[in-house]
Amino acid sequence: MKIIPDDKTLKLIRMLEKGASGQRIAEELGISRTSVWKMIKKLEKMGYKISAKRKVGYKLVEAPDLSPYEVAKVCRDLRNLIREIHYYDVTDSTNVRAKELKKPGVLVIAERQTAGRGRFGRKWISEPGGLYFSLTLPKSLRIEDIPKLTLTAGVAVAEVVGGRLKWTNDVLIDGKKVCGILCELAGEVENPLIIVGIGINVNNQAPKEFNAISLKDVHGRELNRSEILGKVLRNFAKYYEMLINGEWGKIRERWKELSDTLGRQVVVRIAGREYRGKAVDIDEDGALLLEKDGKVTRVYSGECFYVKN
Ligand code: BT5
Repeated sequence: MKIIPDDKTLKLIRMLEKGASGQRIAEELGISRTSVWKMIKKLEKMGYKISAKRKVGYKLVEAPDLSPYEVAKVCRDLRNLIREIHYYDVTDSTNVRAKELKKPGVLVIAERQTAGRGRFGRKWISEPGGLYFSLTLPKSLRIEDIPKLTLTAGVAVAEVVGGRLKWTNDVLIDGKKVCGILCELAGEVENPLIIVGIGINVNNQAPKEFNAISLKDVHGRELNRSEILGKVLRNFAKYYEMLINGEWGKIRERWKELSDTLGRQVVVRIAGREYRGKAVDIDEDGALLLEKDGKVTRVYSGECFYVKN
């Protein structure tokens, strides 16, 4: 697996986990002892705590909850899904970066985004402490399957964070948004590159101006983001495989079990139009079925609002 920036450091971290002398590290990595020292200083700047003792050598005491190397560790067994990792301390939007890369099987992740994107040109507030990442999918799906993919990603995240799903793409905890998902297309129409962008409020302060929540509010403590990322990616890999293998029906059932929307009176707004009714089901295309006066309407996308009874 290719890690950008570099993967020599990953090797170093593995040695530090067990403990090793500067001399041994230098030999193993084929670099000078001064270079080893410099690499260790760089890791310390990233939040790694490393002890240095005479005779014993260097040993890793504590790792930060997120770094390119911690991400690489949790992606180790996901080679079918991810072949390359691009890590940024800060970028405009991981979805934009992923689009530019123009290749499948890439994970782009950032500690912070300056122009995180939502749907319909909206913003995703991306302060440090959250999880912001985009995946380019290794196998292409048909364009018609994109709505299903959004719902599939929602199921994968909701199971991991213990949330419920608001059609189409919100993961809620206690009725507040903890995660947003933005699937986008790039490349040619016949062979599109699909990008799945996921933002999760983890240790960041949930933006006060929205009905939002962070996992740290839910758990009353900060959580390890790499661990959450690993769980989400592994769960997504499972459901994505199911989607590719034509098992959308099973995913759809799971979505319904986790749904926060079904059974509610809703308004869906899309392109200046408005659809009202009771949300009764999602169909085989991932569209929401609204029932009003015995008539059922299918809504394929849009923003869903709950109507208070
Ligand atoms: C979404 O759009 O919910 C999709 C968000 C996807 C973000 C990820 S982060 C990694 C990747 N890179 C990107 O640039 N984007 C993806 P939408 O359904 O349009 O919801 C946007 C709305 O959610 C905003 O208008 C706010 O009301 C609300 N919002 C913005 N930031 C939020 C946050 N941090 N937590 C909760 N709600 C937020």
